Amino acid sequence: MAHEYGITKPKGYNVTFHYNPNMERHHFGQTHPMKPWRLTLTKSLVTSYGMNFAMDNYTARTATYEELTNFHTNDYVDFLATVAPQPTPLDVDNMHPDLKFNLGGSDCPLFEGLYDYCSMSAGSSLDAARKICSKQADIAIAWGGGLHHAKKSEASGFCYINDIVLAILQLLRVYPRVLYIDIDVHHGDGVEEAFLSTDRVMTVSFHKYDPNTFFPGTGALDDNGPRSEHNPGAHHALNVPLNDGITDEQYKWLFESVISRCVEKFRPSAIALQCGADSLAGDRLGKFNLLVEGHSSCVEFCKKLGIPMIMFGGGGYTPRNVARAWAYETAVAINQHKNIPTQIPEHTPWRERFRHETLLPTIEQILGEPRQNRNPQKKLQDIVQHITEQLRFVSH
Ligand code: ZLV
Ligand code: CA
Ligand code: ZN
Repeated sequence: MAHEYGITKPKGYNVTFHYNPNMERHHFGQTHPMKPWRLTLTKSLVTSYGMNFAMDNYTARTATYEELTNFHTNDYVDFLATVAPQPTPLDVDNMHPDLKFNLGGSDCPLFEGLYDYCSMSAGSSLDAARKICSKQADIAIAWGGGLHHAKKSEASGFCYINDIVLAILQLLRVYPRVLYIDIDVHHGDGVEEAFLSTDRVMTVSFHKYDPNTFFPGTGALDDNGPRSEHNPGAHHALNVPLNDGITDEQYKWLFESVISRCVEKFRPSAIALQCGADSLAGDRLGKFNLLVEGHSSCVEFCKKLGIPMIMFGGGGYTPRNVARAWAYETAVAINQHKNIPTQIPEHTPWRERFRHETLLPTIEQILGEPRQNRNPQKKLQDIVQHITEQLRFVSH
């Protein structure tokens, strides 16, 4: 069946879309920036453009206890499964008495249905990974995943279960080398840490870096993992630290310069791309000047490499911007981004939420005035040079 924009399934190229409508029922708390409802808004745009006709759509299942403990410890997962939710509304007097496993603070609150929420996020990413492993998908999309801060035995930065690590572990059963790329405005510390001692995963995170004021404070240019002779993973953790205000043009140049060099040296057999949308202009937490065009150019570049790929969600705290970016990036995956109208379809649910009624608003429409760009070109050139030097130690 074809949609009004003529979107149909292409032959010989498969995109799978993994979504669980129950994720949006979960709430971190009224004032918490993470709003699972952004996933519904994204799905609504994807569907109103008819993109679902060009993909295999799956209702993601929940991950099992055994799957979660493939990376996380049993005592951590047991605690997540049994801990009682905090009373709502959350306030400082109502904090959970003990911050066991970093749970119950204001970043990682204990809300109703937390374990189900985590299992759904992980389930969608694992389903995506399995479709890539079985070669049933060239690109698999899991916008409910991308929770890159979670550690083996600790919650961190709105993340409880590291669905990306679980998905990469799945890919490693079939693919010899996985390149992990992270364009969330925060450092992908949890994924980096999980694979520091292997040369089968290279991690590359682009992020705002300010060790004193910006979470999580790690990911300096010269943080490339333990550099002992006996560590095969040495030089396989790469970081691109940025300042506020970076533009589309700079980001695209930097992304393509860095990733083309990584691909040349590391020769990945699969790619895991975390598409955190808090790197967009107008985000509640991030302060870059990126438009959907710049953000999605990273997805376009990766797709053109022709390597099997999972696309994960991640951060993104202005829901209308998140939905626009992830819908447009879904269009990139099915190669329809040049064909769809930028005017948001009349029948889109919650259409009034998308100010200016366009999928591709300008920086003026989003911010009025762009943020001051604190990234001189010289700094970006130094980054590319440092990364090129790190990659001298890598060959496959
Ligand atoms: O987008 O939080 O700065 C992937 C992701 O990368 C902190 N957390 C930590 C360190 C001390 N705390 C502050 C505690 C704040 C708790 C509540 C907020 C509430 C309102 C507005 C902003 C925040 C907030 N929290 C902003 N930044 C933080 C970070 C965590 C960022 C996680 C990013 C997650 C999903
Ligand atoms: Ca990042
Ligand atoms: Zn983030």
